[in-house]
Amino acid sequence: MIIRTLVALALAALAASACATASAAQLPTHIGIRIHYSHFDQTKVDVPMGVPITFTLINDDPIDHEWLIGDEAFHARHRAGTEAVHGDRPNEVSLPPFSVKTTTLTFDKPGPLTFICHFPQHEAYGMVGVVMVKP
Ligand SMILES: [Cu+2]
Repeated sequence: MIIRTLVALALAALAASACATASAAQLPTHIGIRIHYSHFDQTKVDVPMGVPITFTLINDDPIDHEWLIGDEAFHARHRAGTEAVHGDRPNEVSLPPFSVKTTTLTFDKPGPLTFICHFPQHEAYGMVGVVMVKP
């Protein structure tokens, strides 16, 4: 019984260390983010640096939303921006009611980037999330 307990503890320790040393290569490269009642269902996502990451964005709401990802300077521009519709750039996705869109981005710098819906009051309501790019 004691031996069995020790084996279980050893396996648990092994599993814990495997998690702690998980490399960026083990992080997902396909991320699904669903919007429902004007909230993103994921607000903290870890992705690896330097490889293409595909985001599937699902708008379950009967109203328009958008998914804009970038640094603080990028979001400062968009808060003051007048572009009603996005779509030419992979980091700026317009999401009509009940739509699904896919975009692929490769992040070349480690650190956090924020994704926000910049429709009036949506950011204040909580449509904000973070993608953490891991080296
Ligand atoms: Cu929105």
